[in-house]
Amino acid sequence: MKLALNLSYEKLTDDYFRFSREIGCDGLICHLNTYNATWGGESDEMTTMSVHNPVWSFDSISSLRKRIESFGLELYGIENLNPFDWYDVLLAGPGRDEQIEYLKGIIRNIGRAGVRYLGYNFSLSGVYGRRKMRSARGGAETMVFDASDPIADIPIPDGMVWNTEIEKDGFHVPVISNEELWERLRYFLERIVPVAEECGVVLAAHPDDPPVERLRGNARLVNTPSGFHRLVDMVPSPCSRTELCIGTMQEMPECIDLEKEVASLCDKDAIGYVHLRNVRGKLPRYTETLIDDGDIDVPGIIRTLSEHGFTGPVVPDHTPYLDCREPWLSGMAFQIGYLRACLDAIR
Ligand SMILES: [Mn+2]
Repeated sequence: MKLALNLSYEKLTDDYFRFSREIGCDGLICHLNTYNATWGGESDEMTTMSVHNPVWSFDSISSLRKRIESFGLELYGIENLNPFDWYDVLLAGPGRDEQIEYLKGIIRNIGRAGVRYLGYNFSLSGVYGRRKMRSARGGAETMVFDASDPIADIPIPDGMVWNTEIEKDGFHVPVISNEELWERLRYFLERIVPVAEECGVVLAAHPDDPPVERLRGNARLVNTPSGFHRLVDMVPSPCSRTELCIGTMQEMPECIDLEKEVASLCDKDAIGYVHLRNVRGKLPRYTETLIDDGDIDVPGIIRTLSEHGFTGPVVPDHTPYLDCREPWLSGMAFQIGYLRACLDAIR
C-alpha cells in the first residue's frame, strides 16, 4: 500500500509537496478544481471554475507530475471532474454527448501523462449538508451531519449542480428517482470505460457523502455497501472501480461488518484507491473524528486491505481542524503519521 495526501488545487505548491514528503507520503492525489472556500469550511458550495480549463491539458498534467516527482513523490491520481465539464452528463441534458467527448479527451491526457487514477463522484448534490462543529476530541472543529437538519432538504437551486453554480438562476434541476441516476451513470460508463481501458486510466467512483437515501430532495447513488458492487458490476472492467471512502461506508446503516465489506471489494479487485478517516455514529447522525478516535478500527482495516491484496494508494480523506496555527496541516500530519505506523506494523 502507498500513502498519499489529497491536495486541493490551491495547495499544489512547492511547500505542500515538500511537507507531504517530509511527513512520509509516497505520493499525492491532486485536485484540479478550485473549490470555493472549503472542503469542510463554512460552506459546501464551490464556484470559481471555468469550462474547458487548460489545467486539464496534457501539458499541464504532465508538468504537474514532473514537479511532484522532483520532490520524491508520485502523482497517483486526479480527483473529481470539473462540474462545468460534465453537468449535462449528470443531468442527462442536451450537451451530454458533447461533454462525454470532452471527458474522453481528459482521460487521454491523464493516461498519456502517466497518471493512473481518476476519482469522480457521480452526484447531483455532491457533498452537502454537513455543519462544522466543535465535536471532535478536545473540542476540535469537525464536520457533523444530521439527517434531520432542515439544511439537508433545501432543494438544489436553479443552475446549480454538484454544489457549483453553473448558470446563475439558470436551468431547473428536476427531481428524479435514484434509479434514473443509476441509468445516467450507466450511459456515462458505457461510453467512458472503453477509453479508460485504452489509456490505462482507472476510474474510481466515490460513494455519496453523506450516504443518505435522498439529499436536497433529489437522487443519490452509492449509499449502501451493495451499491459499490452495483457500480463496479455495471460495466465490468479493471478500469472501473471505486474510490473507496471507508468513513462514508461506515456511516451507512446497512454497513454492519465494515471489514467484511472492505474485504469483499478487495477480493473483487474493485478498489482503485482508498479514502480513510474515522467517524463516530452512523446515519441519521454522525461526527467525523480523528483517525484514532472513532468507531472504525483503523489498524484492523489496514490489515484487512493488506491481507486481501490491496496495494494501491490510501489517503486520509478529511481531518478535524486542530487548534494551532495550521489547523488543517496539523490534522493531516497526525492522520498520516498514524497511518504510517499502521502500515509499518503489518510489514
Ligand atoms: Mn471520501
